[in-house]
This record gives sequence, structure tokens and C-alpha cells, in this order.
Amino acid sequence: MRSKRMTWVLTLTATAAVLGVVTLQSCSGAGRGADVSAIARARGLTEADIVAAVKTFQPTGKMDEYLMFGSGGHSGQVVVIGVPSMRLLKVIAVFTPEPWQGFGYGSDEHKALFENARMAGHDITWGDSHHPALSETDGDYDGQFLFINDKANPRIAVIDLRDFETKQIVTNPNMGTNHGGTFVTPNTEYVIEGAQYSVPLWTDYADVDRYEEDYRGLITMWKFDRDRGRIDEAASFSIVLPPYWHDLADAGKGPSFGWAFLNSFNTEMATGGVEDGNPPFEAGASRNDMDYMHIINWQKAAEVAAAGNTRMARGRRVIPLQTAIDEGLLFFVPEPKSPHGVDVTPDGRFLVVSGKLDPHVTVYSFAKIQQAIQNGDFTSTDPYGVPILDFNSVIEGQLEVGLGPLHTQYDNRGNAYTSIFLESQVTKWSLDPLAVVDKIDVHYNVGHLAAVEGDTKSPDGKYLVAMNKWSLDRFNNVGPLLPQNFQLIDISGDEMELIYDMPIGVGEPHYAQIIKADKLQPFEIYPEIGFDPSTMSTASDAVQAGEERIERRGRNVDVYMTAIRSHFNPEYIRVREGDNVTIHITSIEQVRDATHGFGIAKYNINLSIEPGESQTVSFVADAPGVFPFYCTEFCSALHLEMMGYLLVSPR
Ligand code: CUK
Ligand code: CUA
Repeated sequence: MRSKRMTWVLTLTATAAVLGVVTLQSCSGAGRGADVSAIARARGLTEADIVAAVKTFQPTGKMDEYLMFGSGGHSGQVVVIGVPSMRLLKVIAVFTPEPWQGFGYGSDEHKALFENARMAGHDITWGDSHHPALSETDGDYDGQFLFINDKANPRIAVIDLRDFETKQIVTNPNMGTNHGGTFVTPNTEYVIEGAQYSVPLWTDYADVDRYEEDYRGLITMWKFDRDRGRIDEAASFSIVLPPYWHDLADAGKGPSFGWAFLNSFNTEMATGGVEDGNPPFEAGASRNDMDYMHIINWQKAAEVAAAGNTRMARGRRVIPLQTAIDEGLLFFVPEPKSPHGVDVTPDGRFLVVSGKLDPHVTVYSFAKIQQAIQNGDFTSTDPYGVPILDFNSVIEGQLEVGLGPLHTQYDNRGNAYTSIFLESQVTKWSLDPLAVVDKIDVHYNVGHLAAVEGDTKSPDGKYLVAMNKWSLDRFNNVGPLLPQNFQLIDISGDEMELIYDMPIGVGEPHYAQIIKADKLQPFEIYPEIGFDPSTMSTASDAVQAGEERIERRGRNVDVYMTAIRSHFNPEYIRVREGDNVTIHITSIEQVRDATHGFGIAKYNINLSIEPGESQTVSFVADAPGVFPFYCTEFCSALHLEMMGYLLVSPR
């Protein structure tokens, strides 16, 4: 497309003049006599490198303009990264216990959360988080909540962005795994979760030879109660789908409000079995040239569910497939070859689908889809009776973007950006007219893209992050398991410019969303002393200064404790072996960042108690002996002295 190396024509002096900050030849005063060009020469930096550095460097104390919420992949967490500096600010514990945040190391609040997150009789202490979704109001991020799916164990988590903590995990017993989640409807009425691999629905067990009869796909619309900050499980519902494998989803907005779109593959219903001489799943599931995009009227489905037109499956409300067909909730349109992403344009008028085995993006017109549905313009039905729209009559066009297109994001100038997996590129293309505008190499094997506010109704168009699956030769060798590489791309100009590489060494992130930082209003400290983050209200067992005490009733011991620099009160907890101990701890700190930890040696307990926070930890004192407990955050000069003894006398 162009010779990138040759486009860097700025001289150092010109760069300096444009920036108006320093004179690069001689920087007396600007860096204690540092000579920027000499430093650049010594480090082997090009002029483009210097421009990239100036575009991304944040001096101490300067905040980033955007925050990126990235999935943490099989770490099960969410990573929070400042953009454009690409500094890692936080790893939010979601599906996996995390000791720094005291998440899953003894607090009763987290025990309850993990209890609700159990599946198939198992404690599940990891997740494969793929798609974070920021809550939206009128199709725009509102900065209040974040949702994320666990693909491995079909679950959805709710994170409250007032304190960046996970508040709820809901399970979906009717799915085998999920993938088409999370995506929110434009006012966060619902959080969408589409299944991935189909499993038996109405029966708990059926061998794969009963695949077409007993296995089913599913899409779940989780009702979000914004006031409570929780998914309302009872008000949620699912729609049964044919046993294809389902992939990514997106919610319509603007003119397509009320509709959801879900990709599928393996419409061949291949059942694999390479060991029996059958084609492996990868071949069997890729035979057809077309799979089906699922077009779902969720608004009408909500009415059908409210009218009681549902059956119960494993305790959840489900709209049967035949009901979905009869009520006009579900339509198919062919989509080319192993589709992956489906991404609604900012104006809500078009849907962009990429087929992994097709070099094109296909742009569907929502207006044409609606027209065809209203006219009953169907070419046929699938084996289960779902009406199929005519591909050619509902597409706006197709554009060749490269080999292995996956995911698409948007800017504020009518451009789309599609990740090209096989060619390790990002293709920028215009929606009207359909034309390729620019391509840039990324390193390597790019998956998702995240553009700033890039899937809202008003993208910002400044930056794009390529979330690359391989990093190969980009970083120091840290052994055979390599980090992924997030590459920051400046998309504000006509040509894309790669300006930063950020290794991600916690798991394999998939998708991210990037929000303007000033839309977030997190607490600096909890709003009152004795605040319980699990309910976002005053804890019933909050302890105020002067109320510290230990109460015994038989073998139950309740410890009412406060924490403030630099002591716990009480400092001795004397119990008998076998006692049930409950420690109610309140931080009576009111100073920002004055966090205390509470770790008990050899009992696998650690809490993080932020200013104002109240937490409860219960355990059986089943090991006799003397166990120091101490503050695990370096909170003051006398932090090492912030300790006490758990004295468990033998029975
Ligand atoms: S998926 Cu991983 S690159 Cu789970 Cu959204 Cu496409
Ligand atoms: Cu409190 Cu260290």
C-alpha cells in the first residue's frame, strides 16, 4: 500500500518545532542539559520512534485520556490499562481468586459470590474471560458498570465501576460454554450471552449420535437491574436455537434498536470423531460456504417471555425454538465461511461480518433485512424451520480486506478497522463508498481490535489497540510461553501509525473496550465508615471506633475489630480449638490510599480493607497454636508493628 519507512520525513528540528516544546539539538534547561538527539542516536531511535514516544509518554502525575478494560483471558480477570501510555493500572479480580484484592481469601462476601458461581457441583476458580462490555445509556458508554463472560464455564460477571470490584457472577446451566457475550443493549436493558458449543438441553445426557435431536444452541438475555447493580436472574430469559455453534453477538442501536445479531458456525452439525475415521471437527465444521447470522428480535422476545410463553429448563425460563419461529423472533441470513465478528456500525444501520475463511467483510443493511422480514421474503428454512433471508437482497456490499478478517471497530469519520489474522494487518476501510483506505502491519496474528469508544454510537477516532495473539520476537525471551502484544495505533490521521507495544503476561486477552476516562467517577475512599462493597451500603456489622470487642456464645466467637494506622483493635484473638470464629473488621481510615491488609498466617486468609470498608471473615479455628496476623499492605512507617496474635488453645 505504501512504504511506511519512507513516510517519516520529519527532521528532528521539524518535530521539535511542531511540538513546540524542546529544541532537540540542544536541550539546555529541558532535561538538565540533555541532548535529545544524542540520546536518540545512542539508543538507535529513529525520528518516528521519537514521535511515538512523545505521543505516548506520560510525565509523572499526568493522567491518561482513556481507560481500556481488557479481558484477561484464562487468567479469568480484567486488565485496566491507561491509553495512550499503555500503563497497567489494575487487574480486577473476577473469576479467579486474587490475594492482593483479598478476593476469595476468606471474606464471607466473596464466599457467597463464589458459592453462586459453582457449576456442576464444582467450585470453579478460573474463567476464560473474552468480551468485556461497558454499560451504555443511549448507545454510549456511561461508565457505571462492566460485564464480562467466562467462556469456559458459561458465566457472566458484573463489575461496579464505583470501586472496580466484582459484585456478581451468574451461571448458565443450559449452556455448555458461551462465547457471544457480553454485549449490552443500548440502555443496558439486557446483557447478551450467546452459547458456543451446543449441548443437550431438555435432557441432561445424550450421546453425540443424538446431536441433531437433543443438542441445542441458546442465547440468553440477562435482565440488568441498574438500581441494584445486579443481574435479575428471575427476570432473564433464553431463546432456544438450533444446535449450531454460536459465536459473537452484537446489539442493534438507533434504527436497529431492539434487535440482536449472533453469528454461527458448524451449521453442518458436524460431530467430529477423528478417532473413528470421521473428519475432525475443524474440517467437518467448515464444509459449507455459508453459515447463518441469527437475527433476533429481543424486544419482542421479552414480551413473549413476559406473557409466559416459556418453558423451564434447569430452573431457567426458556423460549422454545418453535415458539421463537412462530412469534417471529428469529431469522437467519447466510454469512460467508466461518464468520467470527459481527459489528453494528455506529449509526446502527449496517452490520459488518467477517468470515475467517473469506477475504471479504460483508456489510448487511438492517433496512433491507427489515424489509425482507416484513415482506416474508424467505428463500427457505433451515432443518428446524427457521426462515432464511436471501443473502444478495439484504447485503449492502462486500469488500476484500485481506486474508482471515476477524473483528471490526469504527472511528468518527466513517471508517471501519478490521483485524486481519492471517496477514497480521489492520485494514482501514470506508463504509461509503466501500473502499480500502490504509493497511498497517501488526506483530503478530491479530485477534480483536479496540478503538476508543469504537463500538458506541459516537466513536472518538483517536487510538486503536491491536490485540495480537503472538509476540514472537517483540520482547525479551521469557521462555516458551510468550506474552501477547497489545499494539497501540494512532488512527487520528490519514495513515495509521504504530506507536507502542505492551506485553500482556497474565493470560490471553480477547476483546477490550476503551472509555473516555472522564466518564468514570470511582470512589476515592468508601463513602462512609463501615461500608460493605458487596451491597454498596452500610454493613450491618460495621464497627465504629470505641465499639471494638469480642463476644462469645458457646463455641461461636465474634470479633469486632477496627483497623487504623498502625494497629488493629483488638490485637489478641484468644479462642479454643474448634471454635467458629467470625472477625468483623472495619477500616476507620478516611485518607485516600490508606489501605490495610489482614492476613492470618497458615489459615489461607487475606483481606484488603480499603478506607471506610467493612469486611467479615469466618473460619473454624481447627489448627491449635499461635498464629500472627498482620497488615499485608505497607501502610505506614510502623506498618510492621500493625499485627496481632490469633491464639488457638488446644482442646
Ligand atoms: S474471540 Cu478471541 S480473537 Cu473470543 Cu472475540 Cu475473536
Ligand atoms: Cu496497615 Cu500495613
